[in-house]
Amino acid sequence: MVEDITALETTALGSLTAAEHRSDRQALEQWRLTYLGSQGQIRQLMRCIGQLPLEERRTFGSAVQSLAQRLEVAYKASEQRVSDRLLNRELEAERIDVTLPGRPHAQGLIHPLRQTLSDVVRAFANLGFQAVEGPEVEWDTYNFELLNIPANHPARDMWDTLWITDRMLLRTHTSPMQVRTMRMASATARRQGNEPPALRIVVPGRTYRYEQVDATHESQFMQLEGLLVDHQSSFSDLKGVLTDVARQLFGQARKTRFRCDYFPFVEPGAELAMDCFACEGRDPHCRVCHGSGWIEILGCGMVHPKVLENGGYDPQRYRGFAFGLGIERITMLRHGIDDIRLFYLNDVQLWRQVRYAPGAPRSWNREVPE
Ligand code: FA5
Repeated sequence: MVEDITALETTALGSLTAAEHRSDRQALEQWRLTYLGSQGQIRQLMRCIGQLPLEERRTFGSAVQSLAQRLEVAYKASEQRVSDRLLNRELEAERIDVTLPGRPHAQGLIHPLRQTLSDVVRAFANLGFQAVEGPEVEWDTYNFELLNIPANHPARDMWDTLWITDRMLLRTHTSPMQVRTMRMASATARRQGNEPPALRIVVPGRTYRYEQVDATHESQFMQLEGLLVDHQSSFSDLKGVLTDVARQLFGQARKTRFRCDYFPFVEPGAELAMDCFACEGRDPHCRVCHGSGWIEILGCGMVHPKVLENGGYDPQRYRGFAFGLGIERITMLRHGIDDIRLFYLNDVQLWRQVRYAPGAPRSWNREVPE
């Protein structure tokens, strides 16, 4: 029986070495089950002890016991060596070169509309205009009535309005802030026993119209209102301010054109247009200027006496001018974009092209994220 034990040990250690040599985890497990498992060979030897004569049992039992211990120790050592070897192989294959430079993070850029808005606000700030904001949901009173557009007046048809209730609407332009600002300034001055102050403001913000969307019209777009009120402003001051800002934004090369226009809240009124960047007046079918060679960017004029009065300013003693320009239209001109709808598509490819266009701020010369 003791010879059987020695033979078993030799076979077991031989096959353990072979499994270890192949770094074969499955074979190692199989080996463990064969020799040390609950149905394994050591257990079978132990079960034989009861059948031996009494005097042999003790010797045989302790021989089996110590064989079990030796096999256990040998198995653990082999298992450890195989694990170490496999781990080393993995580390070897995954070697990381910590000296490689990292990949730069792609940075975004400010949306061209936002960029134009801040450039326009800055251009007016250079002339002393202060930026204020107003509500996008507006009362009929401020959007129309106090701007000299009474209920049922045909001039209301100039603005296709999105109504919220019969008296509340999404503002169709930023002009309501003319009266709001004048009222606030004149009321504060009156409370303090002073004259209403001179004003010089611009009002950037979103506006909404129930509009047929095409290459130059959106139903939601941005405007920038301007208002100057003092004792002696004139139409030539208005032209001077707008021409100066147009030159700050577009340089000397672009042409501007003032033409008479009608807005109920100014008298006289005008529109300012810039020459068409897409066809420069050469294409009678141009989808940007429709063959006219000009793109209207703003409406303007001298503040109507009734509007001054509604704002708490005496029209006998105060004069003012106002203007309202479209931020999308100006951005189209700056970057040669021929469809207003592109601004709201969120197409990164478009901004890659716009990035290096003439007029693009230097801060845009960065990576746009993939
Ligand atoms: C107005 O909204 C007047 N409140 C402007 C004004 C202010 C006149 C102060 C006099 C004094 P108008 O509807 O023309 O005017 O719009 C002004 C500008 O907004 C246009 O010149 C154009 O650049 C832009 N705009 C108008 N409608 C749209 C539209 N649907 N999509 C994009 N831009 C538009």
